[in-house]
Amino acid sequence: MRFTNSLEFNTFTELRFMFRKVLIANRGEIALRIISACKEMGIRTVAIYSEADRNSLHVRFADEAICIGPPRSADSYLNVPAVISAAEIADVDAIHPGYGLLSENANFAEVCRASNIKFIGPPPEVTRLMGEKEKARMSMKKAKVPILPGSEGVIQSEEEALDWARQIGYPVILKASAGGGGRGMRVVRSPEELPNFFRAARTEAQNAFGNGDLYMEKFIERPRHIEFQVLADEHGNVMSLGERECSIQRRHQKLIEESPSLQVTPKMREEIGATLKRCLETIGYMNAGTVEFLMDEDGKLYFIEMNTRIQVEHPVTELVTGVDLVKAQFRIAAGEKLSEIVTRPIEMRGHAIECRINAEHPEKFTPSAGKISVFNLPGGNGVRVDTAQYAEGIVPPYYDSLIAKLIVHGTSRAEAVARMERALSMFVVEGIHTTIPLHQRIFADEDFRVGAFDTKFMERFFEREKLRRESAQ
Ligand code: MV4
Repeated sequence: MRFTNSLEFNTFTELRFMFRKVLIANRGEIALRIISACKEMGIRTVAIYSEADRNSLHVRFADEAICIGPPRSADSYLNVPAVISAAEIADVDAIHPGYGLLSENANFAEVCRASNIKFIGPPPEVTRLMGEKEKARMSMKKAKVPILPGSEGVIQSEEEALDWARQIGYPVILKASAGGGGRGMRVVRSPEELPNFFRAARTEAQNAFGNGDLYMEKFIERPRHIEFQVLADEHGNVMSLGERECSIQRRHQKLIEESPSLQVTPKMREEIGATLKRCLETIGYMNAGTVEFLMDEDGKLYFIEMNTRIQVEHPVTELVTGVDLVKAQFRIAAGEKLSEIVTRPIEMRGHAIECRINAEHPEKFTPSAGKISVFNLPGGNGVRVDTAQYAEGIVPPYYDSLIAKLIVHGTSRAEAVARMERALSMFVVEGIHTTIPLHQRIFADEDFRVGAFDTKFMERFFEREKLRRESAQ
């Protein structure tokens, strides 16, 4: 690593190392979020961009920018040789991958290591372990993190699957070990269904991930999705920054996230936090990470998988804890200790909510690309907007449809809800369709307002809207 001429003074006026120059291997709002952190830390930034992103703000606000290929992600942002070449040419010390794209690609992290470039994230070995969901689950079990009743090791045959299902009790869910995010799963409700579903899931996983390994869990009918944010330094110290409630989602795409969860008591937060600390210190986890749990109908939390990246919804945790997670990622990667980065015990202050504003057709949920004509951002007390969009800007059709994150902070959930409604009403986007009107309808929903929801909420919500439309005719 080239740390020369990059010495800074920290709050204790001791000299510490910081990266001189970083390449941001991403686009959109997260690329700008990372550039912002670098600007505040005095780190030089290098943007990479596709031919479709020439006029993007991440290109404008970085110190340098390098075009790495044609519009499609596979030809640009996912092209490892192109990204590494740009990093070599610009002579950077480190690469921040953001979320999606190359962020959880252990092979990319390995290439960075071989090229003497610091990858801002955990070591490739840890990313690989967490990428194998069945192994991740067994690691958590060993460390006494609660997991759902389920199989142990990869299931080798239909007979073995029937055996496990009988032990666990129906309904069960088959999951692809290489999957995650909802792909390659099958719910099995009886032994008669199992053989066909087992073969179908294995084929699907083999085709999608090049790996047909399956495991099995007890199926929770109406879970809540609750995830814990963690930070880990490179000296073996792990800390939990509380949880986010992410149950408001549609087709495995989150729509609204909040922190804290009304369902997690201080005692549960304390217990899960302490267990995760032990577990991740044992595994040798490093940098920022998110541990996903399902909460069952009895309010009990069970580990399902771990994400080894900064997440879209990280701002809600930043607002309630006061910790800048992206700056923390850089400081950890530069070798600082957690005790120097987070100098006070973590407290959850107030309540934060995020709405993902997608460029989408309101009914069909298909991407709505095109030119933005009007773009008025809300602001004021307790409002944060993370976006890389602007008036007269183009939303290209090649990438995911997130165009902005509207995040509010209030002293209570009720205040945060009122603040979000106010901010949504002042967020004006014309020229393309967005999810702003959908968010306004969700915020008017009585179940949402009192926090009575689970991962099936949006299905019921759309069903209620349909019934209301029909009876109004
Ligand atoms: C489950 C489940 C019920 N029981 N596992 C979907 C995404 C993947 N990360 C895990 N998922 C689920 N796993 C058991 N044992 C229900 C889901 C699930 C879900 C989880 C989180 C958020 C939204 C979801 C939507 C449908 C299904």
